[in-house]
Amino acid sequence: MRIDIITILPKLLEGPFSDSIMKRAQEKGLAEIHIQNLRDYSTSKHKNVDDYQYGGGAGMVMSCEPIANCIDDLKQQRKYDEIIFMTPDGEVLEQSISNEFSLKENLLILCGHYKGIDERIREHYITREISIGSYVLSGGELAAAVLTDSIVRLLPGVLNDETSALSDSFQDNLLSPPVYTRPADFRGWKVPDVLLSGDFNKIDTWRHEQALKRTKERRPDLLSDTEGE
Ligand code: 6GU
Repeated sequence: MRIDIITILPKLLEGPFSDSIMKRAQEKGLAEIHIQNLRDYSTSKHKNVDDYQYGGGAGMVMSCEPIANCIDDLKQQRKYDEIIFMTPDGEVLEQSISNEFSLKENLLILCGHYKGIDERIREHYITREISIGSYVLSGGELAAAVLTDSIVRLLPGVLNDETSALSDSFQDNLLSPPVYTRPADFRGWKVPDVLLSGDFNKIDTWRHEQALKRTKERRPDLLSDTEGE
């Protein structure tokens, strides 16, 4: 899979993909992440990418031309399955959306800034608008990094233990159960006996019960009517 991210702050996106799982996914050739600097597509003398808004009001708006030039250029090189705009007024990201995107070949992500982008770009280029939650960030970059991470870790071969993405919180609308590692007794704080029992049926049952309990307590909104009872 290939993901292109268009931004006016490319430095903000250097960090998130240069370590750990995201780094390994790229080294293994499972994911290609390309940061595109929007300013490279500005034709103005000072490389402007924004302008005052029609009708007046505070805040600059990202102009059509650099964005259109950038997307046109990229679209000539490959076919994008989705052109995603990161914006607080988008559809709120959840696991099912990341699952869906993880099946695509080429994704293009546009990071917004200032007051937003010219509405005509949203009308004519954007196929999905995604928010990562009900709060406002200074720009779409961190949100794009969150979205990209949530997608790339799902690609086959990225995680060592292929079952581990499937047992994530949210994959079955349940939070994950508690986990423990050695020692079995730390300062008198004991690991639950069942986990030391070697009885894998009992362990599975316990984990499911714990996941259900945790979900009821913390995220009852995730539970369907039947499971929530
Ligand atoms: Cl996608 N962008 C910005 N600027 N703020 C956000 C967001 C996105 N999602 C939640 N807050």
